[in-house]
Amino acid sequence: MVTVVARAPGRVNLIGEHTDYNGGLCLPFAIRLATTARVTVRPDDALRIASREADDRDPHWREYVVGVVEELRRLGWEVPGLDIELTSTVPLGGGLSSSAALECAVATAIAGLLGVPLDDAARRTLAAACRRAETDHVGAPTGGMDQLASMLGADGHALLLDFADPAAPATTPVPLPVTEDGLALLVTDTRVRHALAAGDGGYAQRRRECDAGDPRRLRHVQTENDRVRAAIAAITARDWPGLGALMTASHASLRDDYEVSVPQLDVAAGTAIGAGALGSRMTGGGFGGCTITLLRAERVAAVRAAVDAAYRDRGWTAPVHHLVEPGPGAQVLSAAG
Ligand code: GAF
Repeated sequence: MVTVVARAPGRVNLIGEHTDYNGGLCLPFAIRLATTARVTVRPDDALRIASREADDRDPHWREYVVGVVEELRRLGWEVPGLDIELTSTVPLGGGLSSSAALECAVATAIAGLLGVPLDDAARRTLAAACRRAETDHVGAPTGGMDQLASMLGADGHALLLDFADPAAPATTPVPLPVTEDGLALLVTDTRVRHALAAGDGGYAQRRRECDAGDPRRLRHVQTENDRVRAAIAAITARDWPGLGALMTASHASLRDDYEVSVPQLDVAAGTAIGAGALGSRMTGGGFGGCTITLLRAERVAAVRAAVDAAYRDRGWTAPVHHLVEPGPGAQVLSAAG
């Protein structure tokens, strides 16, 4: 039996939130936390899907996989019956795009199985198919950033995405030499779980408000696009305090104009800055999930301790911290049989 193993990373968005489905700019990077898919051809045409981590928190997780297979078949790919085994280090529903990592790992393994070379064009095709699996099969009306970050991520680089043409987003790798300059990027998982699927409300509602021209929502989108442009200039100049200030301003806009933050995100970001971080913001769709904080490496322990204490004082579940750095996009790890 032919078996292919592939991995696809989660992502964190440095800046540019709720802009992808509004024709705007965002700047995510692939992280080193990833989902691994082991795919084995079956003698019949069934799909058998097993996951070591998945539980009932996201009842849709199997639909993501079935959606990917159906979208690839719709492209004319002859996907046979498969046993699919999944393992993941991306926290489920935690704002680091566990769903995109799942979709992209399965799609990449199937590409490996069918001998499709993973060039840039194939990666874009897979990202688009994975996004359709999410929007059309699961009913989560997401904007495409997450799948592109997972498929096109590059070691040491963020990825500038421009959705001016949503059918063919422009992608530009941007070197992100934060560790070289003695800085760190800290993701803090609030443990407040979000879900983007239909019925869970807020994300789809924001999309409708933007489509209807709500001025405050659109003010966020416009100022956020300006902040992404300014962030590129700050990164190019290695102006890290400047980048931090833009991240903090992004959080304020998401909290006040876009209204997708929650107290746990506000406290994590505000406490990090109070403890000496250069900047901090919620990352991802909001309503829970994670913050991303830019800070000097020597401040990591103090910032973590301050956020932990702030949560303890409020009686909240302890947050989980991850130091992150930009890693590679999806890869085939092995093929046998
Ligand atoms: C989620 C979505 F999946 C993305 O497409 C994007 O809209 C993000 O929220 C907000 O920037 O991660």
